[in-house]
Amino acid sequence: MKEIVERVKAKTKIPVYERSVENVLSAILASNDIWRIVDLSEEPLPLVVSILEALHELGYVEFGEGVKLTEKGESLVAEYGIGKRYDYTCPHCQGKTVDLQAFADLLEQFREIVKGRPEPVHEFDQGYVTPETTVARVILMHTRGDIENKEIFVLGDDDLTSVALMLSGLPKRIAVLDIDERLIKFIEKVADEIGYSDIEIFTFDLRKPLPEYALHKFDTFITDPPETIKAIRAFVGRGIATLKGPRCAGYFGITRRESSLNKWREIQRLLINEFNVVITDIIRNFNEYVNWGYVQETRAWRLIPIKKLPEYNWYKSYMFRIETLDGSRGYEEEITDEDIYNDEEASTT
Ligand code: N4P
Repeated sequence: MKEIVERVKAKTKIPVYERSVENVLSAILASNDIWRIVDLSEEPLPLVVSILEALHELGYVEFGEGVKLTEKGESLVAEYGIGKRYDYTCPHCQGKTVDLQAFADLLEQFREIVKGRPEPVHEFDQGYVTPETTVARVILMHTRGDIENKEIFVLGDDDLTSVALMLSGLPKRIAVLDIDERLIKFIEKVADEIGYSDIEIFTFDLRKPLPEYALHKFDTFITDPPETIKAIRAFVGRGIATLKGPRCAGYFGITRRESSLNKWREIQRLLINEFNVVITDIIRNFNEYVNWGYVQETRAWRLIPIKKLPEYNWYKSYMFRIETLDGSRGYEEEITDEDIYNDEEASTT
């Protein structure tokens, strides 16, 4: 194990532990599909690749159609007592903790409406969640008392959460921004068609500070940031800045695919120390993303040793819910960095 860890350390700056290697081996025992191994191991994709390369160099795995343990690899897992990774996610709620059945009609309408939605573009790191996920978000937020007669801000909306919110008829008012003109036009068209008027929609780049009319006026926000610290500051920090004061709520997704637990700790520090908010919920793999069309242009594609397109939705994120308390504050400064999308652990841009 020590030898493997040392070899991985020479390949990547992402923190690696014996546990990381154990997670990858355990995932290989469950599947030989490269995307499933990333999914099950819950280690960042570039780290999984470095671990696989080290295992390959030392003769523990073979690369063919998929990833396979060699005889030497079989003895290694036996020696360390590593078993295959199981997935006992609740089949009724798919781990979402809410009952989609309760909003089956809304899901039906949503599916119909989003048929003509804009496809994800690489430039903005887009990649939308399944319709089930978007509707489950509304159910979750409603369950927490964060929608009914509330003023809601959506920061970036390729997931079309604002559309599901409109269909629910629950909010008092919705505001939505996105950097992508196509999404703004699409949401405007939907609002028009269903005759919903309590919505403001505008194009905006979150590197810039929010305009005065967006600050301190909302009860709830939802966003899904790229996973660099800078982007989380821009998306979640500005989300918090839209809130009226204490005991307002915010929702956002954080993944294991592009963030190590060391980065998770930084993110939690940002939330607790800089923004002074409290984390009330973290729901594992709540958000499920539909594979985006530009995968062959991404760093993930360049890195993976077996060039095979994903055959199922391997990319998931955990749903965070935060609440503001006395002394909570958002982020209102400008961000001058051009690239807020990439860091060592990112790979899907
Ligand atoms: C990234 C998804 N590059 C996949 C494609 N990200 C944002 C998409 C917004 N729906 C990040 C997801 C986790 N925060």
